[in-house]
Amino acid sequence: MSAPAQNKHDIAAIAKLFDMRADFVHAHPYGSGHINDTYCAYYDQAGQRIRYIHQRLSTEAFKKPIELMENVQRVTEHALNELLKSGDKEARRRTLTCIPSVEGTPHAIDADGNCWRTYPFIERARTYDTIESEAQAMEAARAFGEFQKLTATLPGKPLHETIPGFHNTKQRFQHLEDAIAADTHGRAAEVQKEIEWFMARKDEASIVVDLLESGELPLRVTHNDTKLNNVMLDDVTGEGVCVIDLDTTMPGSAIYDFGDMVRTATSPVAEDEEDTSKITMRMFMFEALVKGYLSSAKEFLTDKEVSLLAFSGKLLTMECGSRFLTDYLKGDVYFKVHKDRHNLIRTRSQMALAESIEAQMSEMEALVAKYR
Ligand code: ADP
Ligand code: GN1
Ligand code: MG
Repeated sequence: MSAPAQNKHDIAAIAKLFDMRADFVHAHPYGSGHINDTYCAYYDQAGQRIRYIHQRLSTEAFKKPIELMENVQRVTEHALNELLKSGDKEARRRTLTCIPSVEGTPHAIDADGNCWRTYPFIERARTYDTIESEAQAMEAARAFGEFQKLTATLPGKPLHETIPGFHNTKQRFQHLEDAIAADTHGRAAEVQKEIEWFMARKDEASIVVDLLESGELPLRVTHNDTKLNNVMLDDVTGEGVCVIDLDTTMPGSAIYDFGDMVRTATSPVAEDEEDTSKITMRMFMFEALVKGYLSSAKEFLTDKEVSLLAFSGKLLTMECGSRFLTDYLKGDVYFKVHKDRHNLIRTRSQMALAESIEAQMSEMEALVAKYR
């Protein structure tokens, strides 16, 4: 993964806020996440070089970062306990763990009021922005399914809702309509075709929200951001070793988790591909996801959930596209952008992928039925 430019923050100063028990050497921006500021930091510990991840939480995305970190702490502690109980020798590589601040909290606040956290770097594994093989799709899906199994046994009170209405697609479409009406950056006129595309699909945006409301779909503890680059695959075995980016782990639907895997793991090109002719939902990748996910999730999924797995890909792709378009209309305030019209490019790629899913929906449904 190429390291993006310069440090926006003084990471040596951030290092002092955490109980590192090692000497800070240097750090650089890391990864291709759209939300947080992520740094890979090198430390010297008794002559050994070790790496940590320091992350500044996005204030635009997360209004209550301390509650969020309480969730992360609870989920990661539970994961570690379960892994240790099962006798897993690699337990500490299979879950994120929070390095405490010097005050003993899972977060630290810097002089500018930013909220930071620190994780050990998961070594000998990496994330992928685009998929390279069916085996990867299967492993990613299996790992996210295992993660859902694990969070199902989380003791105690419900997790905080870190972003209210995160996957409320009905509300997401409303936010798009609000952004069109406000048109704060005078961009609506140039995206009329895109707006019409989303408005033509407005009814479908409500399907899962309504089923959750009526109780026909169960509310679970889900990851809610299961894009491919939020799971680390082992460099040697290819195994899905560690699910990361737990900021949105909270009550949700299995449909959202599976749908975002379809969105990010079935297309041969990245989410911001400009040549939409390259974007297609590849059935063999979908099949690998279904196999991988059902291998870990079949035992707890209801028939209704399974029946919506094919549709989930379309739903999450539409939802994400609507969010990119909303952000474009609002002047790119939420997702990090790296080029002109980046959010518009992303919107168009999601539209192309959703169309490809639409065209193959009955075949996808038949495939899911085969593995049921
Ligand atoms: P964002 O919310 O911005 O997507 P992530 O938590 O997903 O932030 O982190 C961004 C990227 O940093 C990930 O895609 C991954 O490549 C890398 N990363 C995050 N945490 C770790 C970790 N503990 N070990 C190794 N790499 C990590
Ligand atoms: C963001 O954080 P990251 O980059 O893994 C976003 C997801 C979107 C995704 C689109 C908290 O994911 O919801 O689907 O970008 N995360 C948040 O690529 O908004
Ligand atoms: Mg991420």
